[in-house]
Amino acid sequence: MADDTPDDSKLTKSKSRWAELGKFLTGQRSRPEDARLPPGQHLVTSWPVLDLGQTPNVSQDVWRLDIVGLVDDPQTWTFQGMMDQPQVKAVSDIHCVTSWSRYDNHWDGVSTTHLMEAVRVKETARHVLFTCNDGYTTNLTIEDFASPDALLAHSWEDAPLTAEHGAPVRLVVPHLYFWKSPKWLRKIEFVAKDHPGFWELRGYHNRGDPWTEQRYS
Ligand SMILES: Nc1nc2c(c(=O)[nH]1)N[C@H]1C(S)=C(S)[C@@H](COP(=O)(O)O)O[C@H]1N2
Ligand SMILES: [Mo]
Repeated sequence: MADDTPDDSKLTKSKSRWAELGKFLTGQRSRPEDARLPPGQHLVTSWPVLDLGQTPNVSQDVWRLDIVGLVDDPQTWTFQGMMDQPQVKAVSDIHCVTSWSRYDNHWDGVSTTHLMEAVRVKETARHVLFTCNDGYTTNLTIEDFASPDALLAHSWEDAPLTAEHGAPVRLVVPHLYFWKSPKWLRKIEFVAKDHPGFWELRGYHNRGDPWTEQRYS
């Protein structure tokens, strides 16, 4: 594990243990035609906070996003620079591996496909790695990152994201478990070779599809 990963909190230790035990697995394999709730999930109406136990305070003024790696035009976005990009609205459901789901979240932000066009991602790029202000990391394939409903979100329900939910900017990749949606986003790196992140190194599945219960590896 990287030296700069944060110490594991009590919740992180529990979640690592659940990964070993296979907690919340139902063993269901396919998505029933009309199902909106993935197997083993239950609905919540509030929005739980899950992270490594520390909330980095990143104001809009100091926030920077480095977009680097296999791109023709590496860029560093300020918050204003991100707001100057074309804006999209999206509505999606959240599915957390700890078994809660929340329907109909309204997001505002910049689509991942626009970001990829803006920096001109090279053909050799296959994976995307994320680094956050709290030291958290995660990884996606380029196809999952480029999903049409994925975005860099700065607002939820028409208000700026709160600090605990990842302000000023987080990723939202709604078709995967929510650990694949990094908060307090600091760096996006396009690479040829995959590199597991914080939870992927602690027993979570490398992809995290809720519909086939890709909870753990
Ligand atoms: N930077 C960062 N992003 C993160 C995490 C984290 O600890 N740090 N936790 C992940 C996990 S495990 C989940 S379930 C969601 C929780 O997001 P929420 O607190 O907004 O519900 O954020 C994900 N993104
Ligand atoms: Mo999570």
